[in-house]
Amino acid sequence: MMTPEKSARNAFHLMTGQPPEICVRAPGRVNLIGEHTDYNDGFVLPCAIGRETVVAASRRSDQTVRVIAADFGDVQDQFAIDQTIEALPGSAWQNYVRGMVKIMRDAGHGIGGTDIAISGNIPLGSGLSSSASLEVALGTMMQHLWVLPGLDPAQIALLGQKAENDFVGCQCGIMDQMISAAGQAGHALAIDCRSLALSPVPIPDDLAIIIAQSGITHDNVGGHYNDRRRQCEEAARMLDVAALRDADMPMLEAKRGQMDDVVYRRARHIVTENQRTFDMARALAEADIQAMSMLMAESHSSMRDDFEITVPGIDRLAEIMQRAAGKYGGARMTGGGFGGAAVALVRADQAEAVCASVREHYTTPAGTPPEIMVEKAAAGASLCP
Ligand code: GAF
Repeated sequence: MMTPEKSARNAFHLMTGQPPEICVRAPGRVNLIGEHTDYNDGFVLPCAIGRETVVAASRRSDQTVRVIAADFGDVQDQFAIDQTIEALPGSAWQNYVRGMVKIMRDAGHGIGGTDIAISGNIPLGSGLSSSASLEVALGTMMQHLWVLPGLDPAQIALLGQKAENDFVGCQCGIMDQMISAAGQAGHALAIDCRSLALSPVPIPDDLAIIIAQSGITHDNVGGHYNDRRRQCEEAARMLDVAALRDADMPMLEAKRGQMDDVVYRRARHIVTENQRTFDMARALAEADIQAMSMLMAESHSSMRDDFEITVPGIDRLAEIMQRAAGKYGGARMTGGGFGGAAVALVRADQAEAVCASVREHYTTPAGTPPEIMVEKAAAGASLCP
């Protein structure tokens, strides 16, 4: 199969008749633990993966941005940087490009007209952050192409998050953009989503990361995600804290009688998930498989029962992976929820058995076998060599 870089280069040539000045790649991610904690100023533990989005680009001498999407039948979009940039109703990839360009322009970064070709191999709507990787690839490309001073990976991640929040309409946190921009090969990143401090945690060589696609696609722009965020903010207001990161279980229990049960359970997920994320970073550093397995199982139950972001297909998939991993690993749903993927961290010599069990026991709603990836933690966005 053609690599995303080759496919982006081909599409660029098709649109312009020229080779691009530069190509930039930005990875998708899998979150090992710490779900929906990011927009509560909490802690997450994702790693970047080998699947990525690539953008090929050249400067233009006018103010036009022209874009071609190799993975969508080479369909094109065009808009002017020096005019109002609006979202296209009902379209998807175009709005990530429009949003990123608008946010960078409005922030005063000196970008000009640009020809861009896009291609990627992250399954869309799969909980592996295809949209964040596109935003980060675009931001990193603009940084190199227009030689923008003072933009580091964290700032590019923040611009991507702002494009998503203010332009696309998903009130997401910073995790996906941050890991795509700043991931480190061989490591998960413990991210403090308040200070944006990053602590790399090495993933032991004898552990495999297995990602299985449920085949149930999700859409973060839809209401469920933003609802969860509103409920968390309501809980923080009731507890009189800036964010649920500042709450603990005794505080929550003290207010339980005055809280709506749903809001209480949403807050309980965040408070306990933050603690699990800390504990998981330690367990991973110590290669303590038993502790990792327990924490992942607890995280999944909490997402299912308290945060209510799993669906029956994902529950089944995580359970199959957990059962197959046995005492050699753990499994849980990963990502925003309502579909997507499950992740297992297992001893590498058990990886094939876990994959075989998923193939044997799980079928997607379309009746096809699930896509399974065995991944290594990858590096964040970079220029293609
Ligand atoms: C989505 C969001 F984009 C992230 O910010 C994060 O909240 C995640 O869901 C859940 O942990 O990927």
